[in-house]
Amino acid sequence: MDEKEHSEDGYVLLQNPHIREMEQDFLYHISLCSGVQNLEEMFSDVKFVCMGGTPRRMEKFAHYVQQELDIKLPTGSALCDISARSYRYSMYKIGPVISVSHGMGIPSLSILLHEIIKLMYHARCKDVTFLRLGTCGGIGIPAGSLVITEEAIDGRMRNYLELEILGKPVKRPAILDKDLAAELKMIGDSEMTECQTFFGKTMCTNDFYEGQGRLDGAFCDYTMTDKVAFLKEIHSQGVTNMEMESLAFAAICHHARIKGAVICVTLLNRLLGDQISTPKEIMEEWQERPQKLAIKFIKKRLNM
Ligand code: R2B
Ligand code: URA
Repeated sequence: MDEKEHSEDGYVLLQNPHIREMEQDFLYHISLCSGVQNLEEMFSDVKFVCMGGTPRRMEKFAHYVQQELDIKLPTGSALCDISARSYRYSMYKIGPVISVSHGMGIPSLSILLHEIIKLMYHARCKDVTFLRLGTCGGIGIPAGSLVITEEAIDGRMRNYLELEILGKPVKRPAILDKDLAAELKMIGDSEMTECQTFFGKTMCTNDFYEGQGRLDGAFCDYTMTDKVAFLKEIHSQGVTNMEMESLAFAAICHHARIKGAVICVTLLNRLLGDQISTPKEIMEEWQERPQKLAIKFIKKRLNM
């Protein structure tokens, strides 16, 4: 195999020289192994990696992709969870699309992305796009809206991910692909008639409760006035939503030179409350919205 580091030619680049020297690479958390399985044969046609928090949502997305792309499975077979044996993440492959769960928060997403990027490298995948299809809390926009992240920031409005590596802080810029975000926004505006699609800054926090200024966690050492002042302040600075993975998603995709986008649906307007109390059926419908937009995008890219 040609050992050149790829990127201009569209192959997923691997920036770790140690991996190339290993005979086998156990992708432990997704239950795959290079050298044991022929990952190139299994995955080389992948063009879209779509990820979202829960196994169930990503299983539903896999079925949705199969139906929309009209992908026929061999008679008698069903879509199967490739990573079932890991008991960590669920992953499905449907033609050129991978649908995979990433769990909650940056650490869980980060582990998955390391292994998915290595999978793309081992499989010699070319021109892949990564999408996070998630949920979030909206700030000053109606519940059920779509938000395409323009810029991911941390809880202090900083647009980089800070890691501790060998005991030292390392900063990785959290940059998302502008053209990809604009393309998704255009599809949202023109084809998602059931809701509005916004563009904005996404605040990525390390906690759902105090980290997002909620008043309904197990602890709360600030007042309602403090909370509202904070949300209004960040809203005035262009923050449209809050969730828990976008910063690492953006930083890791950028570091790997992979084009990535974050599409989230707002489950509530945080200026109006903290509890997520919308009926289950409505919530289910809302959670399909990022998936619907993703399918429209994928079909466009595949000229369907
Ligand atoms: C959105 O929803 C989850 C918390 O409920 C978290 O994973 C996120 O980013
Ligand atoms: N996910 C979050 O992280 N926050 C919300 O408010 C809703 C979903």
